[in-house]
Amino acid sequence: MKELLASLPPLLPRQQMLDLLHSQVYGHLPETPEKLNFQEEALPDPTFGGKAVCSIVTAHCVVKGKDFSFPFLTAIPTKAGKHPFFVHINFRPGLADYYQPIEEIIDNGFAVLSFCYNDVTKDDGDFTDGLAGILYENGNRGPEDPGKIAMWAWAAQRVMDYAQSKADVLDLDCAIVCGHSRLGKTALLAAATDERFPFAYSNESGCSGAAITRGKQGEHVSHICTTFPYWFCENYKQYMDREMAMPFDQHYLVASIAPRKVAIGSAAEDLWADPAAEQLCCFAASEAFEKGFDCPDRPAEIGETFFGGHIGYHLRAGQHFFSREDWQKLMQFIQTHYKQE
Ligand code: GTR
Repeated sequence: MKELLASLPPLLPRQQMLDLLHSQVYGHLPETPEKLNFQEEALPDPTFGGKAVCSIVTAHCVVKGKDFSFPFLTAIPTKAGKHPFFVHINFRPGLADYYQPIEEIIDNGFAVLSFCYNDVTKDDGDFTDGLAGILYENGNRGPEDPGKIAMWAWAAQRVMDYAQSKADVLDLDCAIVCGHSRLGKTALLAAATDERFPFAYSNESGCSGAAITRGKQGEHVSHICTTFPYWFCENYKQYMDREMAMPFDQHYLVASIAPRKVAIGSAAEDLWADPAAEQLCCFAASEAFEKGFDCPDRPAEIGETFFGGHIGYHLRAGQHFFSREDWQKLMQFIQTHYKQE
């Protein structure tokens, strides 16, 4: 596989890679809020048999002088101590366990903080909705202005602001931002642009996420900018059918998380995302990490995990889905690297 690396732009210093990703792909993330406070409401149920306390927290932000708020769920183990925790950027609100097996996560000693991306701004081309409506109050979208992925990433960072106020029960040395597919792209961007996340996990994020674009199968910039142009900044469209002209590729996103740790999960039948292109990205980003990608130079086989380095990869059987198996692999990666080094 490594012979393919020669066709990729070489890694650059982190800030230069981030500048390219901001100006050419995702747009610049919104500024941090001028004011921010959190309102918490503890839920009587569920407690998972007394194992966790769940709350709905509302983040009240002032952005560009205007009020903006969004809710998120917290599920924190009742066991004494500080807990490692996931900031899960989710497709669904609240306690829905599709894509998010909360009890199992708690049983593994982790807390979960999760929000529904549509509560920040809707997953469509309407830039008058939610946070987008505040940023684009005059209706103009400049070439480097944020797309929706950048806004969802910003929201994950606000959840991290909350976590910092809970340092008595959350272990800030083990915050993992994670998501599936479009929200895996978002999780990588959230971690790349915020060093408070010691870990990131992308599940099957594919095109414009963890997959190298050059030479991939399945989705390309031309597809994604036709179907989901609003996920990105306007500049990204210039690379439709011109991917070889991109002065970057997706290993810049993953390498921008270094020296922190990141895991990438693929599903063998998810050819639209392209598992091999995601594995190639791990090779391409490897040298940015203190302990690089620990994987032989060949495509992964189904069921394999390569978790020895600070950039990890697993390939499972099946289709596009954030499965329990992915969560188990993710927790295995974290347990391998958390407090062990
Ligand atoms: C697909 C899109 C992918 C991926 C996926 C998802 O339709 O083409 O890039 O993000 O949606 O988010 O489920």
